[in-house]
Amino acid sequence: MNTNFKKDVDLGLSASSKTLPSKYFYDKIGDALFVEIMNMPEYYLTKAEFDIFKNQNQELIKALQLKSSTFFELVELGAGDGTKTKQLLKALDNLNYDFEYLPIDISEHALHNLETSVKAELPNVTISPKQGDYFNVLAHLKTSEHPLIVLFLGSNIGNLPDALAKEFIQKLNDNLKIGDRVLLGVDLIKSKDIVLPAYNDAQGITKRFNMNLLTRINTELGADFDLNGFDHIPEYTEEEGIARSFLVSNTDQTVTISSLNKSFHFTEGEKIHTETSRKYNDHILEDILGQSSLKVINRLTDSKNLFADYILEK
Ligand code: AVI
Repeated sequence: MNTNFKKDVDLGLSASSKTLPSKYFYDKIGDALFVEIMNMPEYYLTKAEFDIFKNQNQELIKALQLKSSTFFELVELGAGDGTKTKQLLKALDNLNYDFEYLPIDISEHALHNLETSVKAELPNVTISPKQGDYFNVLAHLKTSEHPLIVLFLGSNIGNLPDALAKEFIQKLNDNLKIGDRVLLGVDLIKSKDIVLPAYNDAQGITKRFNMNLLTRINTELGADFDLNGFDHIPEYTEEEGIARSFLVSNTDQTVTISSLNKSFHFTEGEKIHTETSRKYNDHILEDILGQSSLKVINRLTDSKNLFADYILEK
């Protein structure tokens, strides 16, 4: 992990347009800040998808075309705390569906907490957490004769640039059987006055989340980034539908990273691109699904039409 981090930081800061991968936001501090983000008034994404899971779970079950007589495996990629999913599990349990819930996550800790809470709140639901890389676990599950329903929620796909999102979909497709389904949650393209505050909140939580990358480089790679020397600046246009976060140097400065034995110069106004959050519509999703054999069979949106859960079938 640390060697990959070191390599990625070196590569990203040596590029002519500097960049750092957003996956490194998520250490212990970053995880806690992301929980705060999900609770902030400006961050509509989590609330909107929760609205679908809480208030339209019967429609969701119908849209997934589940049969109460056929056992299925409900797999979740990157389950987190499962707040949304528990609404669906509860509805399935009430209707006596025969299924097993298989959350997959890289974090043993997150899976343990989720298992404890599902067992306490929904004692009838069978949960079998799988720790590891999504595709390694899915490749293993592909051998199961039972239908799979794969949840990938929260617009997590939006953090992948389009080329990587296409690769992700292709890999997902390769690990599914004919008839398996995917529930894909995506943030919808909308105006700047709604999207930008979600990435630039009044309390400065997102700024801390973004800056945490520099803190990690300081503590884990022995760098001397002065956090006051950088501003958090998100950008978004509705035409393109992509929110991008940047750390922008507010002065001419040189930063030394001792574990790399290297210094990096930043001119005043120079940007480090730290995150992409793509927003979707039907047309963009079709493009991302591309040559895969996944087809959209249904689509649900929240009451304010901010967020969509697409149902795809192989
Ligand atoms: C996890 N992901 C979908 C979030 C997003 O909206 O792109 C991460 C995030 N970054 C800043 N705020 C939230």
